[in-house]
Amino acid sequence: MAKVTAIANANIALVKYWGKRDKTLILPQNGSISMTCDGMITTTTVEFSDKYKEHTVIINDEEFQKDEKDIHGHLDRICQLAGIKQKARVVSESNFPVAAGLASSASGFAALTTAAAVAAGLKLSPKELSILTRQGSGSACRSIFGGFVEWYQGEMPDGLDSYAESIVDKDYWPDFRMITTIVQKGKKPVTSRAGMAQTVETCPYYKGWLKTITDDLKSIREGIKEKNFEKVAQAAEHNCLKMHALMITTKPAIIYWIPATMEIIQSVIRWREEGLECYFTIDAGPNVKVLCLKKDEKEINKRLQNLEGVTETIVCRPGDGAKVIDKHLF
Ligand code: 2P0
Repeated sequence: MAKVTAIANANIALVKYWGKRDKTLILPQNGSISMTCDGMITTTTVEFSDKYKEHTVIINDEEFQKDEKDIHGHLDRICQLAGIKQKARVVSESNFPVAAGLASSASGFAALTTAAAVAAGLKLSPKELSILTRQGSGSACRSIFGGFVEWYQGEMPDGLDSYAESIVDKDYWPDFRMITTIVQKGKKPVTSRAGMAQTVETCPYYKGWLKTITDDLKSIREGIKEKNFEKVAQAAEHNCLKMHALMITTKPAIIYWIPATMEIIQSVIRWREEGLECYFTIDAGPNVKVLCLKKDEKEINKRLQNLEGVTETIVCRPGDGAKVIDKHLF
């Protein structure tokens, strides 16, 4: 069987996914919208062979130890779907810090599923690939597509209506920028999977959050189509703050922010008051992503790099969806 390699970009949500209604199939409590970020890439090579006695997964030169993200289980799911008995060797590399709220699991599972599905001989439509990817990690189903992407909540118990789709492709709004600031590279204190389960169970405001999602999705979907930066960025910032309000009021509290996170938030608000168009969004970690347009990118990036707590910035435009490439990692 052939060796197959795929690349996938990370994605950053503008309307966040935080909570499951089905933990086995990974079905979300709410729909979400993201931008696929060019330049935050995971490359993954997969080979199924009789010579392998079990699945082996190497991520950034280290053998993956089984954790809540069940990569081995995901490979078994793909084998079962393809009707093959071989085991896989998987080698994966990301060009940005993993497990620090930088959506490494999204690009990771998107690249893995794309490569493994082809290597296993499956012929899937993009929608089917998105559904399969979702069962590995929810947010990853959005990284199958490029540009701005919506993941539908769906209603069916089997999850066949919960998949992602492009709203517009990466060339529709090439001036949109997402600047990721890195303030801490270490692993986060609470994983997204454990954190969101705790929130659904214990946060008194969870139902209130869900009631606001339809409006947020509408504003951002429309704002993207209209290329209305303020409409998109304002709604995204507010949605992110609502999600962090849920996290903070979960029992026990999930607080991802560190002082440098606050330094960036307050700087962005101050620069905005001075007339520079910028907004922020934050995921399950301390690193802040700053939303702006091409015309302000250089100035904002310079200012971010001058902040004490910022060690690195990564400037992203809307990027491509997952795809198969010819260059293998082994
Ligand atoms: C998102 N996050 O929409 C949100 C915002 C983090 C904060 O999706 O359990 O790694 O594998 O489905 O997708 C992170 O959660 O969780 C996430 P699983 P996932 O991007």
